[in-house]
Amino acid sequence: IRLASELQTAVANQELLFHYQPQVDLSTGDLVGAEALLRWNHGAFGLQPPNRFIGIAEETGALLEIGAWGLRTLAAYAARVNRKRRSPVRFSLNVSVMEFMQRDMAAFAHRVLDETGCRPEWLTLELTENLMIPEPQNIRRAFEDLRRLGIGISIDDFGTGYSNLRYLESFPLNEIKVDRSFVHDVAHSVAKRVIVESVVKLGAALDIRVVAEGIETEAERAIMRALGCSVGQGYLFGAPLDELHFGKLLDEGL
Ligand code: G
Ligand code: G
Ligand code: NA
Ligand code: MN
Repeated sequence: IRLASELQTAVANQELLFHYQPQVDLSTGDLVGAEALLRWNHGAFGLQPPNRFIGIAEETGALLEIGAWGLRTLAAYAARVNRKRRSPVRFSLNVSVMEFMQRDMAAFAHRVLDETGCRPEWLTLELTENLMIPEPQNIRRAFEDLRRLGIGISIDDFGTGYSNLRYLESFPLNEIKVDRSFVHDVAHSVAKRVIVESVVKLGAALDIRVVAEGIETEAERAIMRALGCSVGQGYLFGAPLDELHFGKLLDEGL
């Protein structure tokens, strides 16, 4: 109850922030992107991870304001970072399906790009696959509008969800993130290798980038690369970093 009411004022009180986890080109080792991960710096309880409050935010409706804050903040940051870089970094934002139901995401994103000077190709929206999409028609239309705008769409935790092959068929996607349960111990599991390989093939055939989540070891990196994943994310390359430390990484490289 207390968190729920305090969440209503978290945006206004500037208590929300992002940490950034690096994403690496598995062929070159270059930093190519980062996933923005939300944190709530609660006055009394300290830094809170999203699983503590996203559910509450969805139930109370606070998520709509939080989501708007998130897109504005990330677009402004991407514009600031990429203005002075030769090769741009692509930033991913987690978006909950509820936000797609409650706002015209493409129209809002268009406005945010205008306000911030962020280019559309610098942003990707990640949706977790692990949920039933309540109104697929509306979501598909929003995805199509976003694609026309040039913003990327990514399906997160791919392979764990309800109807993943259907997503590939019916939504315009730019990216699949192979769930880290398939990456973990891939060196010791033939089944995992075969599954990852077939996801990579699907991606190649449909022109969808395949990102490996949760890479923790050199062996996992080597295998995911050999299996054809183009991009990787995980503790091997870096944990989610606050803006100061991520900024150092941008300046100094991995
Ligand atoms: O950083 P952490 O592992 O605690 O993140 C867990 C999950 O929280 C992420 O995988 C993602 O699904 C969700 N999440 C993180 N940041 C955001 C955000 O900005 N908005 C929404 N809706 N969910 C987020
Ligand atoms: O739900 P989503 O996949 O967006 O979650 C991202 C979360 O996964 C982050 O909160 C981050 O802390 C966690 N994570 C990132 N890299 C690794 C990793 O290499 N191993 C494990 N176990 N978790 C990771
Ligand atoms: Na995510
Ligand atoms: Mn994920």
